[in-house]
Amino acid sequence: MQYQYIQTECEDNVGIIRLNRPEVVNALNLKLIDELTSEMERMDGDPSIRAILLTGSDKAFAAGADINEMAEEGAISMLWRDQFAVWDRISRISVPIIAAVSGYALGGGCELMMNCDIVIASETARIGQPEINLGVMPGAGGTQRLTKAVGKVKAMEMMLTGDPITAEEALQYGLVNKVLPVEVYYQEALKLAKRISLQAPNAVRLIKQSVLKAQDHRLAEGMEYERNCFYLLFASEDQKEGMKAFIEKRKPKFTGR
Ligand code: DAK
Repeated sequence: MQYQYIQTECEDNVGIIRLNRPEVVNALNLKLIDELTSEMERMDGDPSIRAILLTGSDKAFAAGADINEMAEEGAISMLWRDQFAVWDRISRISVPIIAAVSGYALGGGCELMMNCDIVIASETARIGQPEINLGVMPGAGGTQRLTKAVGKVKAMEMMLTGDPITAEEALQYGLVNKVLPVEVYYQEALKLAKRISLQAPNAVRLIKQSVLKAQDHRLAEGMEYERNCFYLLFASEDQKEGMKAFIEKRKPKFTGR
């Protein structure tokens, strides 16, 4: 598939998507978001793809939604443009999404990053929600996801000042998993995605879904969901293979069945 604003490739069982609008530090216009979402859904439906790696350039993951596209909009046109629906589609992707983030991850870029499941950042990453500087506020989950990730007082500081935090601070607040030199962050993220892609695919998807439930549901509901997913995995061949391999002291070979 030929896209204008993203580049895609596949390495082993990992689908790789690179945001590619360098002239505007990967600002997310509607076409880019549509391409990104469509490609993620395509990859999610391809059984040979078992993890998605999402990245930008070393200079920028994404500098937020495209300000030129929004500047003249009114409330009603923004409502009917219904960007929310597109963003919601990203949160329904069932394979894990690993983000390799360098440079700016601002506004919608930060929200996109927080929609990913694991984040490997470069030391140059600058992460924030600067919408306040434009006279608006986060609109794709920033006030909710950032607050859950970093806690109320840090989220307030970030969103009310608009100041980004460094990669090291993001690590300290649990917003990213790891911080690495810019020369190696992408390769490390790819290595991690490949490692996850070798795990039993049904277990991977159900773990992702169950962890996401923990963010939105009360403990008892989440526990019940987890238990049902656990039982369901005993219908898979991979469960038999995984446990048999352990007993036979060999590496398992997972097939996704
Ligand atoms: N949109 C459009 N163009 C952008 C842009 C953006 N977000 N960010 C940068 N650019 C453009 C610049 O205008 C400049 O264009 P030219 O002047 O060359 O034509 C070019 O990219 C390079 O930018 P700079 O010259 O500024 O480069 P620097 O390295 O000096 O600075 C920067 C990089 C990222 C720090 C700076 O460009 C910057 O502060 N950019 C704006 C960041 C920002 O405010 N982001 C938040 C945008 S609002 C929603 C979902 C999501 C959202 C809203 C609703 N719904 C579901 C309803 C999200 C909103 C946002 O993200």
